[in-house]
Amino acid sequence: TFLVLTSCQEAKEEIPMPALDLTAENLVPIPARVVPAQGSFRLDQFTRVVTRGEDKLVDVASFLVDKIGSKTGLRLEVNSEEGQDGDPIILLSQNKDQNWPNMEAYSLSLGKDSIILEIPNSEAAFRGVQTLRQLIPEISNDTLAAHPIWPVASGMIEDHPNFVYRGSMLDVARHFFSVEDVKKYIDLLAYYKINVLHLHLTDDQGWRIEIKAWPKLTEVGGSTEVGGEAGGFFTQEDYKEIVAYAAAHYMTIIPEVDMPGHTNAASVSYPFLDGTGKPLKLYEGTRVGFSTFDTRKDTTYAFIDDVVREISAITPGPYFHIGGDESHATKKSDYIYFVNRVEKIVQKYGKKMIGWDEITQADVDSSSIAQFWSNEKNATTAIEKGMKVILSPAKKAYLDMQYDTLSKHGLHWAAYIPVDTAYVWTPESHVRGIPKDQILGVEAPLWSETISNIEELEYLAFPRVIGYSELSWSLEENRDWKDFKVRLANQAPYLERMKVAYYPSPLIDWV
Ligand code: TNX
Repeated sequence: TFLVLTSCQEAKEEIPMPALDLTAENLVPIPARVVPAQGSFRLDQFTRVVTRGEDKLVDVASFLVDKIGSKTGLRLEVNSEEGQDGDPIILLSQNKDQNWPNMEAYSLSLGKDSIILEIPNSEAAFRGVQTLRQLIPEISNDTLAAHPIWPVASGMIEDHPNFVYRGSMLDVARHFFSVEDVKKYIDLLAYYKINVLHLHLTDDQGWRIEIKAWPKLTEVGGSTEVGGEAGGFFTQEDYKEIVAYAAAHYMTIIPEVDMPGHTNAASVSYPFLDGTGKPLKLYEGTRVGFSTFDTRKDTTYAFIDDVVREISAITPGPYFHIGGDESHATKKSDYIYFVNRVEKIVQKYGKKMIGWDEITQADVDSSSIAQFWSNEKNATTAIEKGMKVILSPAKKAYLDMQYDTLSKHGLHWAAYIPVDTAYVWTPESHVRGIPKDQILGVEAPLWSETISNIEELEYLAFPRVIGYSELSWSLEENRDWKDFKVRLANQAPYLERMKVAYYPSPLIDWV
């Protein structure tokens, strides 16, 4: 790598570059370590983007070039044969031997003539590329040379994530969202280094994923949604397209099939599943806790076996989420029996089970994961069982809570969550008795009772989800509301360029 650099030391034209302060850049999430240096890099039409290492780095470099293109209009090439000594160079260089703190760790050496992103693998490269994207100014400086230049501040960034699991959940069951909507959400989340998208695929109001063995699930169960609109569902091809798109953004998709409660849409489609004995009809309201599977019938488990098998076969990620929340129509003993049996099915298909915190009442295995949302006792039971926990406390991390009493969308049963409340809490110590090493990470769920299109989704998710990205990526000692607030305000140009209908919270001095 140094050979390449020495041949690039001499600048082709002497362009006086501005002095920029790397520590004044508005990076979100804030990196572990930022050390400023004199000078700046000239990103321009002559810049070469080069990879050294595994083939997948080329795709990450192409992603970078593509994003540089949409931000600046520059059309750069990856690993081009052309170019001259002295051209600015961006090098993605794999170094497996360094003692990396984590497999998503990266270092960025931002020099005058070169930017070197050093990484253990392509996943880490993808994270580092997000940082680099944020360092490129929105507008060029056209006075430095005869051609436009985007100056990038010099210095050194060393970074790695605080938690390996940094997620958001989207409820496509209460209201359905299209593949295009999900892809846009993935684009936005990936920019902030979020690496998990949990899809809540089924609920009382709708079943949104094609199951070939049970076609009525989507034909009948997918035919409506909250408010009585037409609903919809993902074919398995659609789902694979989402999974592939997420994978290209180094993001894991977690499918959730919520059971034994929240199952009205399934039971209307196949009434043998129902355990309530009440008349069944499609449901377009927003109540919870009235439905349950019949947990004592073998046919129920044969059905679940098919569902878990088909979805697992098209889900490369390691997890399968079984829901398990608010099963108020299920007897406790039946609930425990159910979770115990379904856990075995999930494991049979090679997945780790995740469930909402109620699942810890069953005899769950230490390899299963509890998603804490409201009951601290359930969360501490998880720890006693040796399980890991995902933190989604409703009072702090629910994206469907209103910002305040005037918010156009959202609920407030857990809390009003203004942008500061969403950020000012400490995942590491939020639930007493949960040691940090048992916390897999943070996830911000977006339930969709009150939102039915991408603009409304964006209104609730942005800007709060940007704060959750920092709570899960950045080290505790680097997080600070006053400092975050300024960096958040500076996300406006990006959000506007991406046409994100974010809520312009009055707590933020938007730029
Ligand atoms: C509770 S959180 C639910 C969901 C609702 C949400 C609305 C959880 C595991 N269950 O069924 O959509 O509240 O905020």
